[in-house]
Amino acid sequence: MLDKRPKGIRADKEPAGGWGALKAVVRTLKRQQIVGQGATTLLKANQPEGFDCPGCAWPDPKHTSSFEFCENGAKAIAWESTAKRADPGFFQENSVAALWTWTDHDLENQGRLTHPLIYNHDTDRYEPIEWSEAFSTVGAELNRIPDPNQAEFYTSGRASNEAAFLYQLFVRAYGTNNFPDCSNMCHEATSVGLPKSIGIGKGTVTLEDFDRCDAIFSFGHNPGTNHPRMMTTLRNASRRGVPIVVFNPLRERALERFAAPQNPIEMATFSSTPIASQYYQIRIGGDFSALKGLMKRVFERDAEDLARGGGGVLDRQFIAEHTLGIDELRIDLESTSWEDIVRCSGLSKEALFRAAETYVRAKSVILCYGMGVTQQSRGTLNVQQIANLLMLRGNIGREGAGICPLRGHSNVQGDRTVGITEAPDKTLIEGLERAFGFRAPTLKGHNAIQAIQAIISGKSRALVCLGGNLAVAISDFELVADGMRKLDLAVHIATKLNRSHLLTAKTSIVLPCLGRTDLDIQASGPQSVTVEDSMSVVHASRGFLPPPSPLLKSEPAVIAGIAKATLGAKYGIDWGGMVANYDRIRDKIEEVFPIFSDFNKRVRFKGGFRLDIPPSNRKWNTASGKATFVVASGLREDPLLDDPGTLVLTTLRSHDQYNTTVYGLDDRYRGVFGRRDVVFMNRDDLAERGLSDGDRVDVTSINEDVGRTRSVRGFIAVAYDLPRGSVAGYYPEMNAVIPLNHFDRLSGTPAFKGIPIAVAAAG
Ligand SMILES: Nc1nc2c(c(=O)[nH]1)N[C@H]1C(S)=C(S)[C@@H](COP(=O)(O)OP(=O)(O)OC[C@H]3O[C@@H](n4cnc5c(=O)[nH]c(N)nc54)[C@H](O)[C@@H]3O)O[C@H]1N2
Ligand SMILES: Nc1nc2c(c(=O)[nH]1)N[C@H]1C(S)=C(S)[C@@H](COP(=O)(O)OP(=O)(O)OC[C@H]3O[C@@H](n4cnc5c(=O)[nH]c(N)nc54)[C@H](O)[C@@H]3O)O[C@H]1N2
Ligand SMILES: [Mo]
Repeated sequence: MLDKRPKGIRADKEPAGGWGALKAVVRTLKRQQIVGQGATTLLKANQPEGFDCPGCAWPDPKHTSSFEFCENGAKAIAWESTAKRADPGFFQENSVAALWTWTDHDLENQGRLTHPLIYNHDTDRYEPIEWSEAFSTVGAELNRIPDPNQAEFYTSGRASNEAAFLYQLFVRAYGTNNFPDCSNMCHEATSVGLPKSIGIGKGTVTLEDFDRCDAIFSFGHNPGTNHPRMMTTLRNASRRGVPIVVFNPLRERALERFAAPQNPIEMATFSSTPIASQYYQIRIGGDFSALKGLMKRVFERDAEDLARGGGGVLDRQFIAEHTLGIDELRIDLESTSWEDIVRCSGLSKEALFRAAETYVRAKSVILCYGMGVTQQSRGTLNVQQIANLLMLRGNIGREGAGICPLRGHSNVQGDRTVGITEAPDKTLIEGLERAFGFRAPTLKGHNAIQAIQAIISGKSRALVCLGGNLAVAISDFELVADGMRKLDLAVHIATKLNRSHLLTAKTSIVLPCLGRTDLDIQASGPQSVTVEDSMSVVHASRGFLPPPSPLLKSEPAVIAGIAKATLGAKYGIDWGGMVANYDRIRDKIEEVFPIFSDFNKRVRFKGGFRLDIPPSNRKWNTASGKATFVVASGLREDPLLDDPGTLVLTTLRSHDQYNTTVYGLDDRYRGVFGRRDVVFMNRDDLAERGLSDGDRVDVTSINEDVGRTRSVRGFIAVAYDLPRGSVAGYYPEMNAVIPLNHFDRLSGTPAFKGIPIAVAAAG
């Protein structure tokens, strides 16, 4: 069988981590030509005086550990601190039309941007421009737009709290709440779902809780690749004998076995630690039904226990004192049949019973989840079922227990905390008025999907992006690209060139900025910024590398430059003063948001400080003041998604990428090398279509809107251990087949992990 497989597809049995990870780090450093300097850079990641690793938002043990890095953190750091440069000579040589034909990998691999650039339509080239002229051009163009609500201001989650705060201040002073942001494509289901359940859209656990839990449930996340420092935590839990119960359609290597690169014994003996004690290969999109199945079983077990004279397995005291809605939940579950649960989840009744048994036997349970849960048309409902399941046994607001959404970008959570939101609440509006003396707009703005819809329809005329690669990250690439090319103004504040920058508008400007690892010196001296991790710990980050070009400005400085050029003296905001010393930005953050009291003092503590998370102390900022079992009746069946005959596509990150940034073409743990044009499918699903492993196939979305076909062609089918009906491919290559209107109606999160498709032999 194996020798028939196409080039680059092979079985690979190494555990996650281990020597494979160390070898990969060395290779990455070499490729980015930073061998000597790179090594010292890595040593400063996540150190008290160092920078926050831009890799992920998993917390560090008090940010004080002696050496806490990982393979993919090393890749992120090496990618940023590369010796390669995309300078004016490069842009002189390559027209935008020529660059369009490059791969996403090659575009970014050209290296760091060095000069502010403006697009010249006559030469089809980006050409250098002075900062002052760039700012005045952006200001003039923004002021030309008749209504501020016709401009979109995107944020990607790497921006620091200081940058994000200044950005939202500028945009609100300009006059809109149009804040599409990467979080809208990521954990928006958490941000929308959890406030109704527990009063805040954030996780409730701390890193210490993992030392005290009695079971860990994991739904739809792949920590070996995306939160590798979490592997240390999972490994320690496993070694302590804590059951780890995984729900994932794919058997992800790191969730099976992990060798810690920092552990001399595992390294020397080539041994590893098993991670999952139970592994359930759920059908794509089956989580809603599986969670309901688990809860149904908890109620059944409770009744059985009571009948035997026991006290039941529900946490009755917690439920009575702290919650509302338990009866509605019980009634709904009683009327939901096991038969339907089994059919829609793709898991047997026995499997769900076994997982539920582990759940009820553990005193304290943490439930972790990622994109497999949120990027679904039922994403918000999924998140609320997770909260329900935990609340049944009082697993929130107690030591060793809680809900743990795995955030994406390293500061995506912080950006939301300091005001990047299309729906500002009273705290924000009143806080801004207190601190800056003006009334910010209250009209709800656009999220990512709405912003794109406004751009496609021609209603919005300008797009400003604080980082990211919006056109490639969102669904329906072709439609989005057409829309963006018709804009009057496109501004990108970025570290590296990407495809979104090539979608040129009437006026297109690229403004190069410092990254996390770069030394940032302002009038008052070297500056630190702050970020918030997945567990709401805010801490400082300070870069130390000499910037890739003397012309680069920090993100706060770029934003202040645009703000001054656009707003002049409007509202008397002291843009220059804040940029001269970031302590002044932090003072203003504190003035707007009382939870940041003593910000400048507390951020100087070793390891930073944790923001108040009320449900961690069983305080519920919901409408009723109680935690709430949010009931979504039935199984919310979708005729396409839940039909066992339909193929459903999920889109994944490979081990060699950071979102749209493709570091390399390997996906070691999944056995894919040197290519990304693959479609993972169950062997029987292939056979049913007359296909076999290695065949070239076309993938087409089953359309909801007549007249458009969305396909990728000539991809390689890989027979893979996946449930029937479940298909996987890589993000962002597969975004071309995802319809824009395929999203969770409650949160606007695109359903990147549940797209009905057809697969056929390549035509
Ligand atoms: N190295 C690296 N680190 C990253 C990133 C990166 O791209 N590279 N991205 C960052 C960002 S922005 C984010 S949001 C996070 C993302 O981190 P993850 O949430 O881990 O992201 P994904 O790779 O999208 O995959 C999620 C997992 O969900 C599973 N899955 C797919 N469909 C379903 C389903 O229907 N149900 C269930 N239960 N599981 C499913 C997949 O098999 C996969 O294991 O990582 C962050 N960290
Ligand atoms: N099909 C599918 N689509 C998805 C997903 C999926 O799982 N499947 N995941 C979604 C998720 S979870 C997310 S978060 C989004 C990500 O969407 P984005 O955040 O928009 O995308 P990134 O690829 O992270 O952005 C990379 C670019 O950011 C810029 N950059 C890097 N570092 C910095 C910096 O320090 N400052 C500035 N200003 N710019 C910087 C560089 O120019 C780089 O090219 O994609 C979403 N799209
Ligand atoms: Mo994300």
